Amino acid sequence: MLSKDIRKHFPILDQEINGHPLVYLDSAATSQKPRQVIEAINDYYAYDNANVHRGVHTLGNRATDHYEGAREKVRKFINAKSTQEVIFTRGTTTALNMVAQSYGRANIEEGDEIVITHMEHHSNIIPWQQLAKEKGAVLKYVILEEDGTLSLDKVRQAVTDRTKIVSIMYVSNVLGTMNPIKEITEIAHAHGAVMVVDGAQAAPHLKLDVQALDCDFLAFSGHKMCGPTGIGVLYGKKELLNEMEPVEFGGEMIDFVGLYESTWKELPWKFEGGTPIIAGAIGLGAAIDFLEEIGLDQIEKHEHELAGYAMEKMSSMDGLTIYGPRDPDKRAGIVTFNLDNVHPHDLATVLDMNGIAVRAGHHCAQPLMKWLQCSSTARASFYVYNTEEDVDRLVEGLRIAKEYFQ
Ligand code: 7TS
Repeated sequence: MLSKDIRKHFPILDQEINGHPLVYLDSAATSQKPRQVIEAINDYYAYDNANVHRGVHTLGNRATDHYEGAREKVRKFINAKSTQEVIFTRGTTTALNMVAQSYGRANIEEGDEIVITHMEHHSNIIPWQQLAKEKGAVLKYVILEEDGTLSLDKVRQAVTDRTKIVSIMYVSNVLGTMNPIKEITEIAHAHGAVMVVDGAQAAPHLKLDVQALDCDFLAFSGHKMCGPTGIGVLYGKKELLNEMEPVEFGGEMIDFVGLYESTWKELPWKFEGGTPIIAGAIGLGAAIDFLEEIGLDQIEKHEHELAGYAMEKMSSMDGLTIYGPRDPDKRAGIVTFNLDNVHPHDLATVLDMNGIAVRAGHHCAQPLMKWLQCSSTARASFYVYNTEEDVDRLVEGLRIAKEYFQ
């Protein structure tokens, strides 16, 4: 387990909710922010605020250095070859849409296949649905194993020589399942398809290495990894990004503008039209520093241990169904569950009355809910600041809820 001292970095955790000390178990929706991140954003606005890439003045140069410095931090964080491969976006959703609209529109033709899975978040379903409709392409789903994992054999059955894009989440936001992305990438490449990785739930929790994975695109959000909202990343291999058209046109992304023709800046700026998300990128850079100081390996270990502890405590409770793989090593720090005959919204309300924040709903994964044969679930998700005591409080809260509804 990580040291409990980590909690001290998160001012928000030091408060009571409904008369109880806050237990925050909704980090898969958005994580809390450490003081370092809040201060980095504050300092930028207080001392360095200016637009980037245009100024000759000192503040403009400082802002540009901080913004581009954050890009270098992201490059190192995911082990990309070059900062040209790191595009700042608004988040995972925007990044995935960019791939669908730019790479997808240019490369998908009628009858081509796009392969995703039943466990995807809506953000990794709808961009492909729309693309498939527009192009007359076929959207194919890899069926899940009974425990909510993916089998490589089923991936091999789904991916064919007609497949142009495979887009799969690294870590499920509902089941916690960690998918074998490296092996799936090999399968995609063997058929000449590109591999897109939804890394929204992976970037906060495990060491990413895009060169080792060999994926073609990777998307993630800053706000789930201790960074601010409104900033995310699209990683893409340079040779692919170079061939792709921008999605947004206007200021910042241009080289030369004529009356009827224009040309674009080089990578990565051709994909960053308009004044960029400067404070967001700086905040994300500070979040990366924070996570790297703890160590991504340590964070992953901490989450396996907490998930294991939670599953052990929760599986002995009557009437509680836990979804996803039983083996804690196969899942990140996410435990999704339902209590018999209690609607998850009611359950979450009673937990909140006891100071415990969990999410209830379909978790933006309606096809997965259908596969699980339920309309919604409750979900506890853990991060660096959670402790075994938080799990104990959750279990106690579930007992109280059970009594309350009986
Ligand atoms: N992909 C996955 C796997 C996610 O978990 C999420 C957000 C997204 C994409 C979209 O990220 P965004 O930053 O662009 O919104 N997931 C959740 C969740 O599980 N609860 O709230 C948001």
